[in-house]
This record gives sequence, structure tokens and C-alpha cells, in this order.
Amino acid sequence: MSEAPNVLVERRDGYRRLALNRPERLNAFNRELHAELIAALREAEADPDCRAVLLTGAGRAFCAGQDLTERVFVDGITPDLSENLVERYNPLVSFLRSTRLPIVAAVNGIAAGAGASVALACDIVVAARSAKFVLSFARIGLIPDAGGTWTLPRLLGDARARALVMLGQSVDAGRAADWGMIWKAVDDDNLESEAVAICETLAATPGEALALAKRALLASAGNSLAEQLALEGALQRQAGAHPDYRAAVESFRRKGASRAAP
Ligand code: T3D
Repeated sequence: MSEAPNVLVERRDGYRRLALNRPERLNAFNRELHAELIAALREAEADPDCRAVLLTGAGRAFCAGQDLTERVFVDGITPDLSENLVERYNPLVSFLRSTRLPIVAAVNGIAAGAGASVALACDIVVAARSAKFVLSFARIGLIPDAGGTWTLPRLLGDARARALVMLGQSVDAGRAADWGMIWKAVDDDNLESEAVAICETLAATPGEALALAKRALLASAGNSLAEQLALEGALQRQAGAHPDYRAAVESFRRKGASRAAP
């Protein structure tokens, strides 16, 4: 009998739905899950008909971060944790941020440790009201990784980021939305339909514009205003040269002409 996939992939019209699928471990990341997730994301990116990704978790959790059962201390020696970051989490988070595809996280339950960091690395995060973001790293003697120390202060500001990181506190979805940590919190029963509606909107939006906007937003974190203005100029030149732009403007003008017609 073949083993269940660690990532469930559904190809839908205009987008793909990827579900982390280790529900008995609250979808904690092990090597296999990492490998299947990055492969599924790369495959989605390579498919010209795929214009967005919906990322969620199977079962009651989104993701409980690193699978701690993978950590074995032989003769009291800790494995080098940076290896796992360099080989798995860092490429994953870099991919989520830099891919042309908009990534929508539908956080269906607890997102802990690197699970929270991965959710927050997505472009649009919508969470079920019962979901919680648990910055649990300090509780086990670690620092936030998978981009957590980059994302949190940018989303929350320094004061909230520091307190959350140091106290290892949970933030429920409602508060996360109030604080600007995520796009919105929705009733549990509506999570899937909200995430689907967002993906359908994205799939119907000119893809080149979304990809270029992602590039500009990513660069803004390290750029001066002057550098960012220059980058916007360069990327807007590219956007304007794309047939999507011309088609949209011509359609607008046609509609204007028909409105003006007696
Ligand atoms: O190592 C490196 O490579 C460095 C990178 C680190 C990145 C990180 O993510 S560090 C942070 C790792 N994650 C955590 O510390 C979270 C650990 N989990 C929890 O604190 C709790 O499970 C939760 C708060 C997430 C949920 O609590 P609760 O009460 O709702 O569920 P539970 O009963 O604790 O968990 C259910 C099952 O999932 C349970 O298994 P069992 O007893 O039914 O067989 C539990 O052991 C398992 N599980 C939950 N989290 C993990 C896990 N198994 C492996 N790894 C986990 N992270």
C-alpha cells in the first residue's frame, strides 16, 4: 500500500490548493513534507495556467513548525540546526516571497513555530477565528526562524514583535487581524470559501502585474525611497509593455465610449 502524500495537491481552475498533510503531527515539518511542498510549489510556478496558490493544513492545525521527533540527541550532542534552515526553511520562505505566484495562506488552526513563520511569509493570510499563531520558539530554547525575525517586526512593529517573541505568547486570529499581522479573520465555516474567492480574484488579475508588485514590495524592505522610486519606474515600464495592460486600457476606453454614446 502506498503511503499518503505529505502534501495534498488539487489543481483547480486558475490556481492550486496545497494542503500540508500530516494531521497526526499537526502538519509539523519533517524532511519529506519539506521536499514535497517545495516540489509542489515549483511545479505550480512552472504551470502557465496556475496563477495563485492556496496553502492550508489538513485536519485541525495549519502547521506545528518543526517536527521535534526528528531531533535526536546522540551522546547529548545537538544536531546543527542551521543545516535544516539553510537546506529547507530558507529556500521555502525565499520561494514564497519571490515566486511570481501570489500565495494565499488559509490558516485553519494552530500555526506554531516555523509554521507561523511560513504562514506569515505568504502574500495574503486569512485565518479561521479559532486559529492561533504561537510564537513558541523561546519556550523550547530557540529563536524565531524561517524569516520570523524579519517578518514579525515589519508586520507588527517592534514593541509587539519583541513581546510576542520573548513571551512565546499565542495570538488568536481576531487579534492578529486587528494588529495587521494577517489580512483577515473569518468564521471557521467560511475559511475555505473566503480563501477560494481570494484565489479566484487573483487568478483573474493580470499575473505579470502581481509578480512585479511582489518584486517591488520585497525590495522595499531594504531600499531607500529614491531606490524604490527608481525600481517602481523600471518595473512599471515592464508592466506597461505587457499586453494585459494595453488590453485593460482599451477595454476601459471602449466602455467609456459606449457610456458616452447617446
Ligand atoms: O529543529 C530545527 O530544524 C530548527 C527549526 C525549528 C523551527 C520550529 O518550528 S521550532 C518550534 C517547533 N514547534 C513547537 O515547539 C510546537 C510544539 N507543539 C506544541 O506546542 C503543541 O502541540 C501545540 C501548541 C502546537 C498544539 O497543542 P495541542 O494540545 O492542541 O496538541 P498536542 O496534543 O500537543 O499535539 C497533537 C499531536 O501532535 C501530539 O502527538 P500525539 O501525542 O497525539 O501522538 C503531538 O506530539 C504532535 N505534535 C504537535 N506538535 C508537534 C508534534 N509532533 C512533532 N513535532 C511537533 N512540532
